[in-house]
Amino acid sequence: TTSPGASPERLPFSTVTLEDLDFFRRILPGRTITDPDLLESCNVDWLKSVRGSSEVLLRPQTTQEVSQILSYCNSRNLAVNTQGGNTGLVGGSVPVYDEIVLSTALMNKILSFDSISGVLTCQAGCVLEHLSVYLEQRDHIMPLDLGAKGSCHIGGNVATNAGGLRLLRYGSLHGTVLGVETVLADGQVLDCLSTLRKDNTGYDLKQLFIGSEGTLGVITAVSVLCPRKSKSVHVMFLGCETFDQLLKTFQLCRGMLGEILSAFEFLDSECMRLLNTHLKLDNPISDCPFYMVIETSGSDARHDEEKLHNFLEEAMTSSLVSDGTLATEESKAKALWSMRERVTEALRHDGFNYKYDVSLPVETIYQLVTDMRAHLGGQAKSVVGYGHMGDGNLHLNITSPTKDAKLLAAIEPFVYEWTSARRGSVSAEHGLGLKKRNYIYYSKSSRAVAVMAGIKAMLDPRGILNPYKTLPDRLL
Ligand code: FAD
Ligand code: 2HG
Ligand code: ZN
Repeated sequence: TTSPGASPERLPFSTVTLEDLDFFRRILPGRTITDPDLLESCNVDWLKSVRGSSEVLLRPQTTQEVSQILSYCNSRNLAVNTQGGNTGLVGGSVPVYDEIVLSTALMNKILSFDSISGVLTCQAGCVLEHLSVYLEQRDHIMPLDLGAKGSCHIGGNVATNAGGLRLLRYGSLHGTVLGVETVLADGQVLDCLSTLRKDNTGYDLKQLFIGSEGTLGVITAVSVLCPRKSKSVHVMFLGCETFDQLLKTFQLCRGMLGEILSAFEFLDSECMRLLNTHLKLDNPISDCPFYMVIETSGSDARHDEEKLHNFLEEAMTSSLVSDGTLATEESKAKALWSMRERVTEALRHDGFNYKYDVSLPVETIYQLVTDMRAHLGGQAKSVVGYGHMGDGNLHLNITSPTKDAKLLAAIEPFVYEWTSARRGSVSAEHGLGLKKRNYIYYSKSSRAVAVMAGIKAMLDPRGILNPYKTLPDRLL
């Protein structure tokens, strides 16, 4: 038997011929890339842990071009790997073998913005941060934000159903994405690019593509409901002694900050050590076992400040919080946010990364870190816990100086069994991609997986779209 993390066998797709290249060059002149130096970066993922060997990178600009590409690839039985900003963390964004890479990088046009409804419609390759800047100039914000904002594409965000730092306030993309335009495997354009808040005419097909990781279609455009920019934003960086205090502070926040609470994130002291060591970021407060980044967003600074003042007084007098700092000025707020946003980057400097992204009942999330440390007993270089506390989403990360099979065997399946025993999800927000495809059964029944496989077979009968990803190698 092969291990669940092992590479799958190459499926019998065609290989790209000179005639194929001629066709691509005709429809995408100057945008059919075969130069190995240029292909290098799209064959390797952000973590540098997965490497494909694609020899062709296609850079379409329009939905019509994507349609032509897929129609051709489907008829020729050529496999295709859609790629956005290549910031995915589960090996889904790069080819496994010689799949053609279809990049959305040149599909970066904003199509419309309606300032009355707040609906933004844009092509899939728009970089999240560019959209944020565009909207801020129009008094709005994107309903999602993540550490990878400078590189990730909105199409990639939708394809992974990315969560991020604002989900607590604005909910998931299943709620904020109002429309999706997709090109199906055979090249047909499925136009579900609605901008309506409400539309119950039949099945909500766009939902299928949100979180489908490029396995059901290529997302070419999306419309997103964007909130108004808050007039008053405050960021606090607080420290506490125990996870129980962290939980209590979260409850206090929910009670006392209520509708203005817009983020509640946490990191442990091991994350802080990595930020200090690898990124030279200094702790803005005194050393504590746990830290939290709490953001409030409201429309009236005086009202928010009064609430914050009362909250801080209560948190300090009841000894929940041992130290803290508050930022209203944008540059200081950004600096405090980077203590949370840049943990992933700090980890990448620490060695080989083993990443786990689980959701659990919030009161149990840190127990996994503690149990893992005890279970590994010093075999790992670092074992750190951080994440989206408000969403019950823990990022457990473990590092070793180099890839270590013995350590991996100690971590898995322990981590998955631990999570499954508590009915948690083994992938809260990063998806399954290549790396986690075979762990799906820890969180989904065999019946549910069989239905997924049926949907895949209906929409992509030849299986050309992002093969080896998301669905397991074998159905149970
Ligand atoms: P890629 O990495 O290029 O692709 C990801 C997947 O989507 C692949 O399976 C790909 O085939 C598919 N895909 C991409 N574009 C399309 C398209 N147009 N149509 C169909 N399929 C497509 N994730 C979170 O959920 N929350 C976070 O807070 C978060 N923070 C991060 C911080 C850092 C520093 C990094 C490196 C990553 C983080 N991620 C986070 C992970 C990641 O999922 C997101 O960065 C992002 O959503 C991926 O977008 P992308 O454009 O880079 O997609
Ligand atoms: C975050 O919340 C991201 O920072 C990345 O989802 C988490 O690297 C990770 O484990
Ligand atoms: Zn996250």
